[in-house]
Amino acid sequence: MKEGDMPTIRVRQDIWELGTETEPWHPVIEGYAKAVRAMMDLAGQTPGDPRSWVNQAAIHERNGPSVFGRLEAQCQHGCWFFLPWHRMYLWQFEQIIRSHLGGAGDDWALPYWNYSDNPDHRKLPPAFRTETLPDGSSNALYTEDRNTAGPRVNAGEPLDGVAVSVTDAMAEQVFARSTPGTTAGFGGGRTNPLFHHSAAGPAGPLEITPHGSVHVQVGGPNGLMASFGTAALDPIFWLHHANIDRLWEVWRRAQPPRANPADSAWLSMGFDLIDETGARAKMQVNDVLDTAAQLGYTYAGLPAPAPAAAEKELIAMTDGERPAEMIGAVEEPVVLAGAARAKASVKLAAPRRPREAGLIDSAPATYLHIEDVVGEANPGLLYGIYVNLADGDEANPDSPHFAGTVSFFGIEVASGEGEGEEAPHRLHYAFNISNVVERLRAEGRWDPNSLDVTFAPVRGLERLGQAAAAPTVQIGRVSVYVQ
Ligand SMILES: [Cu+2]
Repeated sequence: MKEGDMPTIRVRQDIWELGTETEPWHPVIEGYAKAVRAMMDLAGQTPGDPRSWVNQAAIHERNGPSVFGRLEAQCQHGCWFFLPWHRMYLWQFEQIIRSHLGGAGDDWALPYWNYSDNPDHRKLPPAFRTETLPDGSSNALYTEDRNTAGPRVNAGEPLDGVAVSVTDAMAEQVFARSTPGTTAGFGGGRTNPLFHHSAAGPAGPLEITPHGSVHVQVGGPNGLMASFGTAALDPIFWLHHANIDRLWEVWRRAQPPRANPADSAWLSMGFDLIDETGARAKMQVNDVLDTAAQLGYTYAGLPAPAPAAAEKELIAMTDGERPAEMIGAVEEPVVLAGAARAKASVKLAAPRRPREAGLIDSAPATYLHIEDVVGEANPGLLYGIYVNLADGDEANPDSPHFAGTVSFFGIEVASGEGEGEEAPHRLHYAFNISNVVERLRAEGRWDPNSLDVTFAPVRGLERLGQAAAAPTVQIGRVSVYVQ
């Protein structure tokens, strides 16, 4: 390739580096606001244009009745296509935004919202909570339809620390686990059949938090971000997902380095999308794995890539791994109702299967499953999960009892009726609680014969506001596995 022929690599930047509390408007952000407004206007002018704001959001999940011939309800969650599908969706959207910006679109790239690394950045970026643009016209990035219960994100209240934690996600060394009883792996578990609109198995830890937790904390009880059908109508959706996409790259470059699956069922899976001309475009997972070379973008501040030679030796899948064994389950449903705590007691049995010689000296891995979750609407608040919390104990995410959060993002879709392959798969969460068990054992608060699981909102009652009377969620089964 001659000099000058190098493709442009656009850099997706941290929105908090572009716009501050006092100076929210950077040309990249103002360009985004203007393009979003143009897409919103298109819905009125030519409602059939697939590039309009509502039709773009419908690709994720429609809000309201189906429109004949429209690409809709394609989003992938609870499975190993969660990351590549959203990458494709964002990339096509980014091209559509650029098409509205004339020459300024040439090097425009979607910014990301990194809420995890700096506590000040847990606030919704200022340009999204400002009602007007610098010229006084109305700002398309602002919507009232956000969390008004708490945190009140449009008032600049920060998201909770547990909602933005990347600890569990980054601890996963394998992209896709398919071992029964364990967690799903960083990117989610393998699906069978391949196309799954709603959850297919346990969501991967990244999809649970920060992904789902941030959706629900920004959306709250009635806002756009808290449900599949309306999430992409909030302009912050795209910056939230740019961050999730960035975290995939950060994960791959972590030490020791981690690999994407090399399985052809993953690589060759294709999805329909809409390109910047409004035409259908098909992309395969294989087309989107090298963001710079294949898609022409990268992220500011990424660690150096892992050495290519090392990557070949990494395990991306866990086919053939020894299944985890269930040692206890509660089969009566646990009902979560607003701010009230709910508790389930699980009787534990000794594992029946002897551990293999090589494993006997190591502590077993313990997994907690929250399965068969149904509810009509998202309660709009996060619940913390606590192991062996006494009734009088405060539910504190910093305590050794804390095992993770559930936000029930997607519950309204996953709880629907249907049959066969099209049947919705109910929400399913899996947590590796090995560290929790170890800490409790050290404190003398572990009983090998039983385990209590407490669900409690992560915000105290006084900070819950109207979410205290949230819609109920029913958890069909709580179970414990060891491996
Ligand atoms: Cu999402």
